[in-house]
Amino acid sequence: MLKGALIGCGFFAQNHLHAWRDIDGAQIIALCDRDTARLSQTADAFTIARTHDDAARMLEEEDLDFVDIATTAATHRPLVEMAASHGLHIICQKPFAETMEDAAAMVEAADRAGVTLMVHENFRWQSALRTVRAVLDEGRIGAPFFGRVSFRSAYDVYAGQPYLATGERFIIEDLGIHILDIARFLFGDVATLAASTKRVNPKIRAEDVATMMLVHQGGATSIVDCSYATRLPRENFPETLIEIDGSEGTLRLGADYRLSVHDGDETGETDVAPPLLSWAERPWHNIQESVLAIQRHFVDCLSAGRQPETSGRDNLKTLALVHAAYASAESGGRTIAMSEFGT
Ligand code: NAD
Ligand code: 89V
Repeated sequence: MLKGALIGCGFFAQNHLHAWRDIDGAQIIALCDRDTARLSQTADAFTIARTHDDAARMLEEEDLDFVDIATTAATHRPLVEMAASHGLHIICQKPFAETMEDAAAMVEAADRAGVTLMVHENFRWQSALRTVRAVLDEGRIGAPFFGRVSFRSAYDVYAGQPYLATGERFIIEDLGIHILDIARFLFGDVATLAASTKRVNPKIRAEDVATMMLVHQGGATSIVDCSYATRLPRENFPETLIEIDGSEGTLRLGADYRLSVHDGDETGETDVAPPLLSWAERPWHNIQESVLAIQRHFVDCLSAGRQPETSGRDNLKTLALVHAAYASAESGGRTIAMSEFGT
């Protein structure tokens, strides 16, 4: 049994902890948060006796195999470096880092220590998106030449995560990072990117709308569009909608998890709604299901001695897309070659 500690007992960590209870082969034996009220509430809710308000002390005192870091980005580098120096395997929440330099330093620290570092980039683990990827892998629509990966909502994310309203950057860094990662997952790595952003909601500080065009190294073009200012007649939060045109057919993942695949002759419609886990709550259940899947993947990778799909090194490419998108938007939509970011 792998023994883990969770650092950061805030809004999203509760999902990590529920998921850990469903995973054989790993157990969270200690919790850390510098906010002692959150720490004790979480310890009571999940019956975890060993608690710490200081991560450095926890790592000295506990006998651990891994840490699960669920704090916000500014604290990731010191926590990852500290865990690596103790020889512990690491899960680190997204956004991996605020800067590419910090992200690269974390990857190096993990490599030096010989430990596994996985970024908790969970959206690509949503079962509907795994089904989309399987359809592509089966070749049912041929070679994709166009894609759209779209997340548009007016859900009040600020209620649960107030920092989203006050940060200097918002939608690309917080949500776009997932949607850009899905575009990489479906269409491969990216050669160039151009972006535009907008702030529609006057009550928040940064951009809440972003539209990005990606040219993938394999030749497909994709549009990645994100909005938290889109008032639809029926709220889709937190569904990612997909359109793919391939040489032999088309695929559409529409609202309410309806998947339609047209292979040139026949059209198949499937319901790819995620299961509602016992601890999940609508509408978050597809994200919650993906949390379980990615944490299970981490444990599987440790036991098989392989790198996770969203290793720290892999995630440098997703994070570079985020930085390229801001650079493009700030320059009025300049097309950025991803080689400028070394990816
Ligand atoms: P939060 O502010 O609610 O929780 C963070 C917690 O970390 C707080 O309780 C804080 O006291 C604690 N903390 C911060 N620095 C610490 C340190 N050095 N030592 C110990 N404790 C420390 O934030 P949140 O909304 O839970 O977000 C956490 C991370 O999860 C963010 O990076 C966010 O982007 C990410 N997130 C991911 C998803 C997803 O689907 N992958 C969804 C929501 C949030
Ligand atoms: O998944 C996330 O990273 C969340 C949200 C869905 C609100 O964007 O912050």
